[in-house]
Amino acid sequence: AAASHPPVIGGVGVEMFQRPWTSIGAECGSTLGPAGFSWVLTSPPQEHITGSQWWTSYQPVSYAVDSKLGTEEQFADMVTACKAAGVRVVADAVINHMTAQGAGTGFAGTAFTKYAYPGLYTPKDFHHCALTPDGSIQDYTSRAQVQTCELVGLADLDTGSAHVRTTIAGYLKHLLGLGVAGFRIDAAKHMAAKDVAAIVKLLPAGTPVISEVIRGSGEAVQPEEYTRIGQVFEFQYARELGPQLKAGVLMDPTRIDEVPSKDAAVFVDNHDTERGDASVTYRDGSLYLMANALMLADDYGTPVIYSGYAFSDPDAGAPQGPDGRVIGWDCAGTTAPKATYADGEGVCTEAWKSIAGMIEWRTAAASAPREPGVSQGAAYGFERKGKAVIAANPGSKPETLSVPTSLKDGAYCDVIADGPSMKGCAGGATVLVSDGMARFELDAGQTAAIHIGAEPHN
Ligand code: LM2
Ligand code: CA
Repeated sequence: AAASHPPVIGGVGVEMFQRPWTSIGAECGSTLGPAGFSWVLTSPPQEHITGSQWWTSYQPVSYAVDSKLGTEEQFADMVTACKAAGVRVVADAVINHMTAQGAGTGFAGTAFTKYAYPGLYTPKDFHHCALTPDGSIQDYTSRAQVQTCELVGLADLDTGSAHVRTTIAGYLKHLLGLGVAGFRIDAAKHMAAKDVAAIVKLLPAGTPVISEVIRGSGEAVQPEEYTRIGQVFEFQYARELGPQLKAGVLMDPTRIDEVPSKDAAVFVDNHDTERGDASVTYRDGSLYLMANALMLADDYGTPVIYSGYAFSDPDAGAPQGPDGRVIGWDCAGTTAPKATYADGEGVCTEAWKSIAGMIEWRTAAASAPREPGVSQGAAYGFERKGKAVIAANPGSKPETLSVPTSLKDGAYCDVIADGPSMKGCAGGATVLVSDGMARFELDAGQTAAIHIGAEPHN
């Protein structure tokens, strides 16, 4: 018998990076639910080392749900508020490792030393690889190094051991008990796929997970090994799309070096790539909006929008109060990208009306196939057959583009300019369809999109 596909979370997600539980709970009702997001990915909720940098979240000290992002009670309240708004919560599960820091007291007061975490792990629960001089990963062509040595010096859990597996699963089950729907598996590449599978098997059947396995050509461990467990984040997607936008030359996707659509979670950027090799980020304004709109228009993978904060220091954490808790921010009312952001200011991608408009567009497109694209100068567009059309101009001068479509004649609302259109074009931006062509007039950097549910106005 054919193996059934592992559970998929589906819909459109949003990573709300370093947002306190109270902020996310509020926005589920004000912003995420109304915009049509299906789920929100939180930053790691467990106790972590102290410090102002954001990445302290990725050095677990214990599995107490008490962190700079909030208490367990606040976490549970967030899940309740999000559920009421139709939004599921996915938690970032940091389970490959504990701290790199040698000793200290964690955010919630747990005293630890590296390899000894009270009530959880003792030195025998770690790999202590002897493959490199300092025990850290050096060679990504070595599977043994990648999976049993230390990632940037982080104490590497022996995920082959029964005690470690049940301890991790206990933590994840605790989060499920608080109402989370599924998990991002942080640093999945650094755990053998069979270890991740064994841990997920200890969870209730049907729990969706998305493994973070950064694709690297020539590396020993590849994302395809993890698709029997759940979806994987497909890093190749943004690597193909972003440079095309920057070059002003959009083309139909090749899907080379990408997992099958049903196995993929895709993104324009995330908290690591916006500090690393992402071609397009919040700093690119209209091109960033364009990249996200094209991703939402695509027929590949589960799209994940990213919402972080502006920074010039890549280590800088989100603004914290004197108690070390992140203060948080509320994006309700922020309707478009800004030209510039102050350090620490929320980017608020999830609140842009263009994003809500494109989620509506995506729902209208449903399973309609993506037709081959057409170009005029730098402008490029395509139809999701009979349902929806998008056009984008990443170039530096205006373009006129006609995209073949089977939508009936009329003037359609542009959901990029005006947001969700089911109730009419608020701003009056329309695109004309006649004689089987949608005719777009696009300024430099402009994206426009129409769909069958946007009532023709003529
Ligand atoms: C991930 N996915 O696999 C996260 O998405 C990524 O953000 C995490 O790294 C990483 N894996 C480990 O969970 C971040 C951050 C690193 C940071 C680590 C640990 O990108 O820069 O490393 O969290 O906090 C930091 C320092 C680094 C130092 C390390 C150990 O930046 O310079 O390395 O701590 O002290 C010696
Ligand atoms: Ca490992």
